[in-house]
Amino acid sequence: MTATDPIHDVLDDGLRRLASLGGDLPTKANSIGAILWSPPRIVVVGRLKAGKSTLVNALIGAPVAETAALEATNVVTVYQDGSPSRAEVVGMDGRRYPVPVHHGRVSRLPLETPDIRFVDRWLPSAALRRSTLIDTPGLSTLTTANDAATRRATIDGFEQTQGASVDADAAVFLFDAEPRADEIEFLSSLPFTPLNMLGVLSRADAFGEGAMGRRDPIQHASEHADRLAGRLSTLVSGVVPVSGLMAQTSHTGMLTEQHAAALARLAPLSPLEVLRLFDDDTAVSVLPLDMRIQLLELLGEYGVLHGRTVAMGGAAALNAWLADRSGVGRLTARLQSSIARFAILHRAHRILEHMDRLAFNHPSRDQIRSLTTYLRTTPQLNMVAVLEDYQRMLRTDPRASATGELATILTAATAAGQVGLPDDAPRHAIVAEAQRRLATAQQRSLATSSAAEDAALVTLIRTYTQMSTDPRLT
Ligand SMILES: Nc1nc2c(ncn2[C@@H]2O[C@H](COP(=O)(O)OP(=O)(O)OP(=O)(O)O)[C@@H](O)[C@H]2O)c(=O)[nH]1
Ligand SMILES: [Mg+2]
Repeated sequence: MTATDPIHDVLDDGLRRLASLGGDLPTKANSIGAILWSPPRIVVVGRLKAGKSTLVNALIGAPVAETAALEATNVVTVYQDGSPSRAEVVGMDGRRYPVPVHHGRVSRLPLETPDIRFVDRWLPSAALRRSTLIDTPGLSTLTTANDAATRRATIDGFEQTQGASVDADAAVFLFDAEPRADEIEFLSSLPFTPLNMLGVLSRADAFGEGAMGRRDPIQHASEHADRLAGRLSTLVSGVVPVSGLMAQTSHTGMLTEQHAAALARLAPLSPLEVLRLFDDDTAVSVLPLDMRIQLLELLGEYGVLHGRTVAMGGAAALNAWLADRSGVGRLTARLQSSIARFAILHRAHRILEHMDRLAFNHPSRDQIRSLTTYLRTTPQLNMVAVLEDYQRMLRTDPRASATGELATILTAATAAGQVGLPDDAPRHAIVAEAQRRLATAQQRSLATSSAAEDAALVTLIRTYTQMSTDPRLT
């Protein structure tokens, strides 16, 4: 987002007005302004070992997050663009401790895990200039107790992941199999809507029967992802199949000409012979053991089996094939288009929420409150108000007609779409439909069933009024 963005400009102006109220408000306005000037934050959440840190590395384009088959990520880490490359641990008491970074990775933490709120990690990265990425500890259930409160308390990583999500503007939810009921319940408790939460079916390269199965696992994962997207439509805007491992290898410069040459030497073998070679630690004839280990770590079984012929064309060709098969391009495209759009609205919402909290107990609360009311009703921030009402309605009454209308306004690409008409509807038809919806909303506002619906109807009435009088439409 640039400084010429209308939402950004109005909020910037609002924060200046806040600062002009004096006292401690310039400092408060500055700290809220830090949210406005930083990129939207995307949190990566999901089950233990689903491949979150691997995907974070792929998206950043550098192997900075610790990934391992045994070691678990146990603290929330916030990856943001900045130089020099450095890290700070933020304690539960809010104090910051600089920590050494060796070969791009944070080595030793100065506090015990329970005393750490999160780790701030800066590194220069074009990807992080677009969005900050937050890696979280994996969720895992220790017991299968039925009681919801017990389940919450026993999901490892629950508190930390939820804490990190509060300061995030969008989420990527990773799962490598069917999401469990407790995961779905957890996701529903996060401050997101399907507009800013995207599902990722991870480990696509090992899906189903895996690399040696009868079906191509990536194709199989893709079909399964479509089915899941339908089932999870109240949670996520879609499900993208991704091989984080293949994406990490191809996007972080890990692959060398030696790897490609070694892999190409396996091209004449049958798949079974390749598998035998990788199963037998004593077979040294074709490839040395350490090269076999490296290839498996970089490419996985699927990459090894199916990348052999491509590898004959060299490391660049193999790298391009890995990037393409990984599916990460589709994920990045989604993150940069619709998810980014709603993340920016969500970020504006977080800023207004901070101002609301100030208005709660500040001596200048009356002025702050009229400022936030003014901001919410400016045409430039109307979509933020629509988003806030939509979030409240999703929690209060997801099936109410107001909820659907708010969603339509948010997701439509054109004014016609916002009133449920085809995108090419003529202007007079759009105005007529906006007027009709305005009258219905006014009628409905006489008998509402919740405070959330009251507020939603006020916003709908304002939106349809704006549309009926919009000089570009009339
Ligand atoms: N085959 C395959 N393996 C993967 C993929 N993504 C991750 N892995 C492997 O799975 C293991 C765990 O990956 P991580 O990225 O550390 O997973 P995580 O979700 O961050 O794990 P926790 O932080 O412990 O919850 C590592 O050994 C990865 O190499 C993938 O797309 N395909
Ligand atoms: Mg991890």
